[in-house]
Amino acid sequence: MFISSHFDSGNIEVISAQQADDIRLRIRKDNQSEFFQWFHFKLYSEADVAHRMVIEGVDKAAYPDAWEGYQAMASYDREHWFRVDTCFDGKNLIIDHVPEQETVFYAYFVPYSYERHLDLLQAAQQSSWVEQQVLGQTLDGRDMTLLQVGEPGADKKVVWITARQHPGESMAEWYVEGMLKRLLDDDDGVARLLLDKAVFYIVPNMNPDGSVRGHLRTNAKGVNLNREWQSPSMENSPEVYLVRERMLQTGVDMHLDIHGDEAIPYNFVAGCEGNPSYSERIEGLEEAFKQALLHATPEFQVEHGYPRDEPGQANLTVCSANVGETFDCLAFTVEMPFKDNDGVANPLTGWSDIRSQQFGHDSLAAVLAVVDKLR
Ligand code: GEM
Ligand code: ZN
Repeated sequence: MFISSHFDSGNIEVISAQQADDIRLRIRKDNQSEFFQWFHFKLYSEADVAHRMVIEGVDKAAYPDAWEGYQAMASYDREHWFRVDTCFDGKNLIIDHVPEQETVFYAYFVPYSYERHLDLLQAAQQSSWVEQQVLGQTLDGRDMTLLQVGEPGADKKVVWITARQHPGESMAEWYVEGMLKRLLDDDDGVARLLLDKAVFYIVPNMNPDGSVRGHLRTNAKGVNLNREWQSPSMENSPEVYLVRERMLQTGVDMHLDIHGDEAIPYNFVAGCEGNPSYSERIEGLEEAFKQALLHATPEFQVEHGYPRDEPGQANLTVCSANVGETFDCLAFTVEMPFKDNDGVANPLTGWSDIRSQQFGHDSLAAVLAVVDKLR
């Protein structure tokens, strides 16, 4: 029996793996950072034998209160993922599983590999609506790639979608995959209308280095990109610097920044109510978008989420607050759960890659509901 994690987004350290019912593990911190929570590893062992994997010290993870009610994800074929019995004893995360096959992958959420990211870009490029734009390189030398979807024009609104600033929040890139699939579907009326009215700038992965490194929250040098938007730099946060420079070139009429939330078992959005320039116009647009998204899918709700920011108290280093303020536009942080969406629970899968894709698909209906009112 042994455990490995030296692969794309792999993250685990083996303390001991001598007995199937007492495997001891710990999660590696993000490089040059104290953050950890994402895990992803492969178990090689006997099928039909009870295994207990104890991930030690998770009470010191980035979000310790997120382990309550969390169920780890597993897969035999790396395509179909399911939840396995998991409990948190206040210090350790205990995964109990009787594998049906001799090797199994386990992860904090369904991984979205860099290879799949590259496939997404090339698949999108097969559409005549799409132009790939490489904005520059990350600290590990990977491309920062933007997909321009639709034709820019004086009469077109400008809609930006950024995803996975926090690399462990892989549901964000699944969301973009579902959104793109619909946006490029010539038989979809919502998509056709949207591309008549707007041009989309989509960054499917804002943090490719952190994704491959198996990080939870930071880039290659331990920087949390979602605190870099007030003063990004090529030295510390080239990912943000390059995207924000491109935003300044295109302008922004609407922006969604896609994330995952470790603790709250719901889909929700966080707006710009704390921005200094927050206005009745933006408030009205936020309300219209939320009502349209409530109508588009029962997977969205507005009762649960982050506490509203007090007037003028927004943290303008945060992406959606900074973009909303800089461009006086509708801007949301969109959050999906690592656990389940308790409003529409599915105990077998919890929240999943498929539901993230569907949520991205459905979100376009809400974009259409507000696109004519953005300016
Ligand atoms: C959050 S977004 C920051 C909190 N935003 C508001 N409006 N309260 C972060 O970066 O901490 C997003 C995330 O981590 O998923
Ligand atoms: Zn996040």
